[in-house]
Amino acid sequence: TSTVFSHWPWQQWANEQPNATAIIREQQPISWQHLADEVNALCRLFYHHGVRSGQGVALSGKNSPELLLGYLAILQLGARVLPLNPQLPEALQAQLLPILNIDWGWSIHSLAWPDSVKSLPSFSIEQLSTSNSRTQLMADWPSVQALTMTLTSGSSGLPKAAVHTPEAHLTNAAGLLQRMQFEAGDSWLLSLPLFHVSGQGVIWRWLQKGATLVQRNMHPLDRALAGCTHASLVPTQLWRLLEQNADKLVLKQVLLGGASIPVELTERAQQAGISCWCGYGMTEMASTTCAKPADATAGVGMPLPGRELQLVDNEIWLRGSGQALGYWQQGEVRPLSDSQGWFHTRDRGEIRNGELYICGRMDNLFFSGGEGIQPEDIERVLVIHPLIEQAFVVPVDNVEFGQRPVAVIDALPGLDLSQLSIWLEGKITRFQIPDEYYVLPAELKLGGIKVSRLAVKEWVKSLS
Ligand code: 4YB
Repeated sequence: TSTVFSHWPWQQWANEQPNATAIIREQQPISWQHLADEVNALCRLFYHHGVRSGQGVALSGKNSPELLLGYLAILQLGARVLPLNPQLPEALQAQLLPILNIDWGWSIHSLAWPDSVKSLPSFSIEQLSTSNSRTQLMADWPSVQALTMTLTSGSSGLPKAAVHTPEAHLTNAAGLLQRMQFEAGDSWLLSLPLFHVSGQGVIWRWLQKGATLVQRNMHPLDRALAGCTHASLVPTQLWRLLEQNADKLVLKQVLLGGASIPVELTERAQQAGISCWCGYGMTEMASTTCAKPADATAGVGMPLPGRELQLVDNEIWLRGSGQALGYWQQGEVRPLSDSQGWFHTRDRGEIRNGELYICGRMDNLFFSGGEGIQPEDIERVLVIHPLIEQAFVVPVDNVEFGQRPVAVIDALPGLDLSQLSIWLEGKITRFQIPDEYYVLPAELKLGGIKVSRLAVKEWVKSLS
């Protein structure tokens, strides 16, 4: 059953279980009381600089104890928080922040914010004075305001900011945790960035249960995971973990998502003693919508409690708990669902034997000599190859066929690209076999948690 909150969750846990461990920073346990004191201290600092309820605050950076405190403090002040990928190009940032009505910017490093954005001072946890904790700056709870802004990675144009209430995040978390066991005493590694919905998903599950969050340097991953019972990983992270000698792990559950999850991966994890859950989620739904314990099929189960699913002409439509209020644009919240509340995902899906299968993005479909090619159909086969970690199939223009597929491969050492077409024969139809294979350049792996398909496409184009 889900917790009913009558305060901001971290304040409520500080009242109910002040000495329980809220966070483990590297190896150091932090109690709920101490965490609440830190958040209060940071609220005072931000308030002192001028941050007020209703304003927008961007937090740029990789995960850190300070970044998480910033996220909680901004919410507690009733301001909108926009976690930003520190790799976001400055020009894009300058374009976006005014549209998103961002008043303040904070980052660990001094960052050049656009003129319209005032910079908040960097601080370190040690500097926060947690003694004067009686004065509490706190917006009303429950908060029905749109307080979190999470950028989507659209395939074209400017990213959009999905806005959620804290309640929406908590009900998304509650639905998953009705299925997946995660209790007080368990610890979830903050293994994905806060600027992505998957990182925020970890935060709200932790808050929902009053369990323990683990914040550590993520390299190497097996060290970061030591002692953790739960983690959220994208498939590539789990592949890499399995290549390390992950024997000291006490992991009970790994929630996978963000991309197609090969059965080969979850089976190898199972052999290493790691139980996986296969999830399907997205920014607009505040992370996971469907999930199941990994089994022999490549589906993602059915909607979790509180969510509904419908297939319309093979497109996945979703609604229910976790859904964003809309996209923020110039002070307004533009609805993202139809008049019945359905969000049209642009993902193609099928229901077979009572579970949902994700076929791919509708926008990725292209045509070659009149035949439709869904790149994900080819990618799913390529990643079965033991030396392939990730694969992206993109179209290139072709005089004879209109477009032809080429594959860009993130491979382990030793892969012979020239043998891949032969390896693919019989596994996919002839017209799906890529014309060319390239190695994924390292710079395309730097961005967020996912490689941008658009960037791959542009890189391939730049080769010709
Ligand atoms: C998929 C997919 C799948 C998403 N098969 N395509 O907490 C979690 O749920 C979680 C745990 C571990 C890793 C990631 C997550 C996420 O939240 C992922 C959410 C996400 O990726 N959001 S997104 O807005 O960046 O992209 C959404 C899109 O990603 C979907 O519309 C799908 O196209 C794709 N996707 N899960 C195949 N299991």
